[in-house]
Amino acid sequence: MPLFIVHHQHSPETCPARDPAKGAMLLNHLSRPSAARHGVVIKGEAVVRGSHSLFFIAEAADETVLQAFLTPFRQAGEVEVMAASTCAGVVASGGCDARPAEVSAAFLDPADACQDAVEAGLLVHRVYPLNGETSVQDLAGGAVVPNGRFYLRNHFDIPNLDGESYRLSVGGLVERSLSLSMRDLHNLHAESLVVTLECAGNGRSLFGPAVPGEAWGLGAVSTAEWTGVPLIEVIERAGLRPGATELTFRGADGGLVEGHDAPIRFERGLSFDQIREAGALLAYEMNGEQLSSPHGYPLRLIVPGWYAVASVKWLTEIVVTDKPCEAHYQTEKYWYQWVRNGGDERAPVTLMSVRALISSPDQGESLPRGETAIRGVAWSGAGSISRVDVSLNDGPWREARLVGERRRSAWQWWELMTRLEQTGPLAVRARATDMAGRTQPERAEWNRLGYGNNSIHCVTAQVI
Ligand SMILES: Nc1nc2c(c(=O)[nH]1)N[C@H]1C(S)=C(S)[C@@H](COP(=O)(O)O)O[C@H]1N2
Ligand SMILES: [Mo]
Repeated sequence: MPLFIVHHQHSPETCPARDPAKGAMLLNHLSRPSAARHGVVIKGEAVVRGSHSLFFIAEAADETVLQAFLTPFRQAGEVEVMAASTCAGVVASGGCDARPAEVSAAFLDPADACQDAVEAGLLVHRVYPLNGETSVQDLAGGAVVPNGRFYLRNHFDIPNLDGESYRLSVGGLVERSLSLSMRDLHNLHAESLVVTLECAGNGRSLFGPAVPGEAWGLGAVSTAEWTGVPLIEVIERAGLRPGATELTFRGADGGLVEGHDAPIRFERGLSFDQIREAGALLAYEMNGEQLSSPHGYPLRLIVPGWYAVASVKWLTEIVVTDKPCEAHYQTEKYWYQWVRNGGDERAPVTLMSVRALISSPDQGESLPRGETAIRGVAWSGAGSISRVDVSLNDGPWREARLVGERRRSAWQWWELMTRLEQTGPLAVRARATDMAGRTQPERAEWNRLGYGNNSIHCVTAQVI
């Protein structure tokens, strides 16, 4: 709904607040329930002390509705109504002078989506496309990250799909092409999996020299319980034709990208073996709630263990082929490009690297002397975590206790209790090792597009 700022002013002689009956009448009129009856939502009001001047921020379908509501204020003095925008709206439209962009019903309003992300506590990197990360302190705590605080990574506008008319099409080298409604999918056998998603660019801003791409800190990672249909069941229903080995997953989103003249769709591919091994899920619920539009409503792919680019949101088509997918985000992006021995070496971004993050203490936090808990999360795409070691002030590595359930594709919390005897700076480092025996490097190898930065996390606190 459009936003307005209202300014009401009256003369000191006729100040309605001095007359108990008039004051009460205006208070009641301005109350939230009374405003709602007039079709107005009041966001907050304040009187400027000593100036007989009242401001409030309100939403209404249009100015006429708001003006009708303001009648008692016009009788008491003057009223000025100014059209306004949220800060998110101004940034989304490109500045204070720009008119708000026309929003098509096929997409979420970027300003609204951004406002929701900011209110939920995400650290927004960009409004278009909407990208925001979770704060590292928010990672540990509950078994999963609350939906509003789950990081967001988009490449294009966020589709606003209609679940009623939505169909998932499965075609290509199959025995039977399928067109499945959400009702069809809900009628299939459902499974729930707790899965950590991490953006391959998580930690990119910590690479030096700087690399292009979204400058993520360390919070482009979150965990949720995803519910939906095992992908393999849908593929088996369609039936593979001889030679069929690969699947392409197409999202409803798309747009122009560098190096292409025509708009592209967001597409990724996996082999049949990869989806079977990973236990991929067609998810329609996130933490027990219907998937939200920013996270892929009504249906997304979840590929446990893989960097999250594989987990295609707003999934509308699955195409079965005999050749690997050659889409932009498969072949032109999401490749490690290391510079080794004077030449480039390339490898595709696949499973998540092993990594631990310290959620407590926070960078720069003051800790009292005495008993303290060092805490965090750790995960790996290659298997569950076997150990996490912590080093204080470059001292020896000490094994932390793993807390909670051990799951194949979800992060593991860890904790180390220690006594802090000395005041002064405290450098905390944490290093995870997975069941496959992989551990973290001191510094991850620099690569041109800044993927997979699993350098050992270090925070410095202050013991007081
Ligand atoms: N259709 C579509 N799927 C997508 C993306 C996208 O832009 N479009 N981004 C991918 C990337 S790079 C990441 S990190 C995850 C982010 O998922 P989230 O926004 O639910 O956290 O979605 C993946 N799936
Ligand atoms: Mo990502």
